[in-house]
Amino acid sequence: MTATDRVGLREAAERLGVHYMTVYHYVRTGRLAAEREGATWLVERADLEALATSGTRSAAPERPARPTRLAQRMVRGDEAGAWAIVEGAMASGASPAAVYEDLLVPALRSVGDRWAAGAISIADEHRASVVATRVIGRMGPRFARRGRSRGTVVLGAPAGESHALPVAIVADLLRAAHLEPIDLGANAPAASFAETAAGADRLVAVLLGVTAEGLEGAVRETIGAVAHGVAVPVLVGGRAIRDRAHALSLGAAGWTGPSAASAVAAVEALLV
Ligand code: B12
Repeated sequence: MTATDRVGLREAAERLGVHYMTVYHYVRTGRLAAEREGATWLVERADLEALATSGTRSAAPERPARPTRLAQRMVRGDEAGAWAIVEGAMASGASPAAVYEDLLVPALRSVGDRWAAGAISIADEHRASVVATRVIGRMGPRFARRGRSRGTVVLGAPAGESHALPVAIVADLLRAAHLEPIDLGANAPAASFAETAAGADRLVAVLLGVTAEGLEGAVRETIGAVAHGVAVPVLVGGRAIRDRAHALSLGAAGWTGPSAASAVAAVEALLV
């Protein structure tokens, strides 16, 4: 690699059109890979271009960007190292929600892109998932709020859906918004959603998180089972739900929007 393949943070900030401190924050939180030489951080041009052109990725790029620092440690099964990155970000001012949004979600997406591109194996993906699960477990108490909640939300992933992490992330953000989540995790049968919703106190909504393709049947069945017992809105969201029209076509009362934050906002909108 030549010196011109790497640039300092000032040039990186110019290329990205953001403030120097913003780029520094990206580096500290692992969103942008960088190496330290003496007192100087250096960023590879390829990583910079990948960040500059990244939006919401619906498909894996042919040549995935280098993994984030957090993703590297997750794939190595290095829980202590992963936690050190998270703690470092919080020590430099990142909120728990920002840790999810700016660190964990990009790391998980990077793991998925690299698996899809054949750069890492399914075993690596499982290993990374376990570290992510343990990081989320350690983060959980930081989202707790004192006092009476604004209501209960039952959420989970329907039968056939093994992605529990997106649900756990939304559950924590609901908790931070003074709502009480009952998280049924992955692969929850329709009858379990119905039973839990029927027994929930001050239920505001049921949320279904769908990440994998091809689960429309299970989504419809779950919505039907819940509606049989209680009259609360069932909202669906997650990576596999394209838009509001898609959500409504499955029998849902609404779509949660594209992000964990929008999912929380969709529930809050039901409170007013
Ligand atoms: C970890 C992981 C797994 C783990 C799950 C472990 C666990 N305990 O959750 C394991 C290894 C089990 C797994 C299995 C599979 N996976 Co997988 N997995 C992932 C990975 C890397 C991260 C998932 C995750 O947690 N994402 C992080 C969240 C935070 O991102 P997100 O999806 O964008 O979620 C946000 C939104 O959905 C939003 N949201 C908005 N509204 C709402 C509403 C609700 C209620 C919720 C919950 C969320 C939500 O909030 C979330 C948080 O911001 C993704 C890559 C990726 N891009 O996500 C692949 C990925 C989702 N997996 C994929 C695939 C193909 C599979 C498998 C079929 C094969 C495989 N790779 O092993 C199987 C089986 C899937 C099944 N039937 O359920 C594909 C899906 C592609 C597709 N079109 O279906 C992905 C995208 C990888 C890829 N790039 O191809 N996987």
